[in-house]
Amino acid sequence: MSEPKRLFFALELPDDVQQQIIHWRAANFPADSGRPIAAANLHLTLAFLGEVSTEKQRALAAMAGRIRQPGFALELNDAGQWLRSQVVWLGTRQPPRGLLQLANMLRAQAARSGCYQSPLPFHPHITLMRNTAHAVPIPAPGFSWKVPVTEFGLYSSEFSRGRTRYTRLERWTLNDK
Ligand code: 2AM
Repeated sequence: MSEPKRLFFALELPDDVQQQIIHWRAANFPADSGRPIAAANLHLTLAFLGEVSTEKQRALAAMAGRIRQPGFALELNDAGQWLRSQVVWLGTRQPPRGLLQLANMLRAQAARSGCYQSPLPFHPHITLMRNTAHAVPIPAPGFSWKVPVTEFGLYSSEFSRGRTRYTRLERWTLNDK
């Protein structure tokens, strides 16, 4: 039997938005703010599942595949720092209804399947930096990236040789048909 995997459902960003964000980050945060997340690893977690067996993964994927809802537009125009978890994040001042609906559905399905449940309410964010041990000056409002969201995916997270690697295992298109 294969080992359980650390899994999460997430949204990816288009390549050009990833690149724009890392350039903005380099230009707007002090170099010693924390450990920057690589462009390809920037993502927005919809539901964190914890360690999941292959059998449960199949069940969760089947449920995710039955979700029917249209895509939505996400505007990344907010940023902040969580001192306790030592991260600087990028988020949105107006979470679109479609984003909340999708995350709520995936989180409810995960809870019904007995997966790990985050005790924290859903706060949509993209982690930009980790290990931000001190308060970091957050750039003034005015930045904005509009991202059309047309799909979501199931990802595994593996840590080896000092690096975290995310692998997309499956993806689903958002449409209400
Ligand atoms: P973070 O970026 O805020 O740390 C893969 O690790 C993804 O799952 C990351 O987006 C991470 O969020 C999220 N994640 C990891 N552990 C989590 C937990 N205990 N609760 C909620 N999300 C978690």
